[in-house]
Amino acid sequence: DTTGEAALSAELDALAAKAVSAPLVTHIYTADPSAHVFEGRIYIYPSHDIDAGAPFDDEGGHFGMQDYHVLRMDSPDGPAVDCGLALHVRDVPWAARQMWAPDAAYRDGRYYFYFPAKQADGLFRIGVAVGARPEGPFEPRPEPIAGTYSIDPAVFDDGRHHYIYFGGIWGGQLQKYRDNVYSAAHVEPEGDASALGARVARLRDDMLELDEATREVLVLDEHGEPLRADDHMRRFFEGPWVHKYAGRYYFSYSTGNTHLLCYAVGDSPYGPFTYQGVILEPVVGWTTHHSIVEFEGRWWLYYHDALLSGGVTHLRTAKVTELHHDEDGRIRTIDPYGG
Ligand code: FUB
Repeated sequence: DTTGEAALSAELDALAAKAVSAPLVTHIYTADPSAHVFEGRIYIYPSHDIDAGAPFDDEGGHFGMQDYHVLRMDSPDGPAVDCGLALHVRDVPWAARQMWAPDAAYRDGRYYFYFPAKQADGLFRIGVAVGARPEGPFEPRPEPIAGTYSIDPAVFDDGRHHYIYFGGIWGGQLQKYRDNVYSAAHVEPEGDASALGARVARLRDDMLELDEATREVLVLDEHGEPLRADDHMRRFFEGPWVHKYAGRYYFSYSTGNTHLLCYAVGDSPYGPFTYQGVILEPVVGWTTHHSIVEFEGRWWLYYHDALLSGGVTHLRTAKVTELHHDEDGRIRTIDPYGG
């Protein structure tokens, strides 16, 4: 009704007035921004949100993205440039629809773009495409990466090796896998059972395949026990990311249905990681998804919200704000509308 719509609009206006950051670009909707420094500039690999006309469902069918654009910034304080089309679903032989959150990595003169998409059978897999430039275009491999499934790839460069993290529950299908084997009968664990973890594997030196079977990423509570499945304020849901700070590995992720970005810290890229706290309080829109990058000695959180579209959950806008590690390495919690 119009009274409800007017109240929502006033509420969104009030949040917009207090938003700590502005959209990176406004001519297209962008989400799930994975940021990296390549060639001295910041390249952002986001989802390219569109209204594909698919009905809303619990599987995220309304997130009907079809292609990717890469953004570039000379500095996190400056403007972002849309570098144009980097990859389209019609050019990926194995993919049918839903080009969700991607990431990219560099090795030996080439750039590797990792992306999830649904096959014709409705299962998410993760693919890789290769390019000569950070902004693409990227040439997809004919098959998805063997041993991958679910969504949200994130690649961490530890200097000697690259590690790929992936996974997301509910629409992201991670709950259907145990020990890397799919069963339609599997569901998200409940109660005192251990929460499901993201997956991690070292990439082969050619960056095109996994070098080992994936392992489950364990997040522990303050007593050293795995987070419980019903701990929805802290358990992994989707959007894994890893950065290294002061010699330690920071594993960060979205809690999905409780709409938080939080983090855990460990001493190996494989974990285990011990839960530490919240990075970003809920944004406008159902999803929250981020990356963390260092640029010229300062740290930045790339994230998204749905303010620009008036709260339409699948029409999101990538943003950036500074992130601070305190002296003890803890990340200061950010209120996205605390400005
Ligand atoms: O953008 C589609 C999906 O929404 C992503 O893959 C999830 O992380 C969530 O942000």
